[in-house]
Amino acid sequence: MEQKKALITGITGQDGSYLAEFLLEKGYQVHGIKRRASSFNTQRVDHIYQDPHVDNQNFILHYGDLNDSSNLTRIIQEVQPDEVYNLGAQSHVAVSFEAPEYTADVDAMGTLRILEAIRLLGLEKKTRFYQASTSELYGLVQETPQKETTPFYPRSPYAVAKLYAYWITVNYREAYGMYACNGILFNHESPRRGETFVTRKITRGMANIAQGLEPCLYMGNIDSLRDWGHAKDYVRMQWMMLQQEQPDDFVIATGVQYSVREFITWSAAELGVHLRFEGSGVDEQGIVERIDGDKAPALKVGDVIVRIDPRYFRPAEVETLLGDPTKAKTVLGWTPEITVQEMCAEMVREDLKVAQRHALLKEHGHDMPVSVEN
Ligand code: NDP
Ligand code: GDR
Repeated sequence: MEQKKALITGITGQDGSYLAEFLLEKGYQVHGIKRRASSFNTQRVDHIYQDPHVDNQNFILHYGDLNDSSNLTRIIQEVQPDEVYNLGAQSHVAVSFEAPEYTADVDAMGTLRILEAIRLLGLEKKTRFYQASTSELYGLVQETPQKETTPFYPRSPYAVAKLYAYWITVNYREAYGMYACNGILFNHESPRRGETFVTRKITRGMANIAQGLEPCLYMGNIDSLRDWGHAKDYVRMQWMMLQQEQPDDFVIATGVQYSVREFITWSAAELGVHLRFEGSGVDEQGIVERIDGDKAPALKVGDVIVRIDPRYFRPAEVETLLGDPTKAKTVLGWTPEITVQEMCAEMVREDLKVAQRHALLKEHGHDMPVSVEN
């Protein structure tokens, strides 16, 4: 059988890196689009990088950008992919309020550019297309739990752009008979999650605080409720969606919901720290109640390690999301394997290793800045 070729936009991101690993294991030739940057931006895929000077290369990166249709068309023409996974996006909801036009160009128009390239190149019967749709489409929720038939009500420039991308994918399927699918994915995380999304901000921040590298964590709306899964489980589902006889759209979620506050508490517990929250709204503080073990040497009982900073509140918030993955379970036989608590523990452990290395360097006079704007 001929080797299958996949093209992944957003290959340098969290999902792109897990999906590339997954497809390589399945025997695919994996092509990815990376953006030109002034510094290296391939850390998440460096471990699967293959030297272009050797034969039979199965992992190939192309420079490109979702805002450049000629570039996308050229890459698709060159690769002639069997499957395209459109994971590239300006994916941060809060940032989309600051860069709404750019977000629309990349997240909405970028999707159209790829679909049009596939069509204009005459590949609409060969190339299968996966669109990274999102639970943010439900925004101000109209029904709980949210399923494929729940009406959308986007609440950010990001979600509005993704709404266009969702419908243009459906439209190309209906208009041109393309095999095009939307995965409506609820939040999914991992140790590779971007540092400014809430879970990673918490696990990384907590590990740094425990090692004395940061004084406290500044958070936004910690009562926000999310349905969190593990990215590894979710990329498997992206591939499964493109292996069906007929294209369709699927909600991917765990069906369980927790608050940001709970995620903070689990992260602290993984570090042997017990937290109590005091105050309300902008006065809220997380105070250390008890410390067990030795993973948090820099902390003492009574320390304030979480504070609320209104700068992290959003102009319009998505307060609650809870998915119903019944269709994915019954039609595709998909079930998530990793629980959110296991995932949180894994993330804390990984971030703690890095924090411990930084603390050791600091102890020996090599101070390294650890904070990023988040
Ligand atoms: P990340 O933010 O980790 O990765 C986004 C990827 O898109 C990166 O590779 C990034 O490149 C790339 N990218 C950004 N802008 C452009 C551009 N203009 N042209 C080309 N590539 C670009 O996101 P995730 O991996 O978490 O998510 C993958 C997709 O799934 C995104 O579309 C996201 O919106 C969507 N999604 C994510 C969910 C989640 O919970 N993770 C849930 C539902 C949907 P660089 O590395 O250079 O920045
Ligand atoms: P989200 O993820 O907006 O759901 O989008 P994020 O982790 O950014 O926020 C989740 C919830 O936590 C609240 N929150 C904070 N968020 C951040 N980033 N930083 C904070 O300090 C903070 N404090 C509280 C937020 O207000 C929000 O309610 C993610 C992205 O991956 C999207 O690309 C994807 O489409 C959706 O998940 C599904």
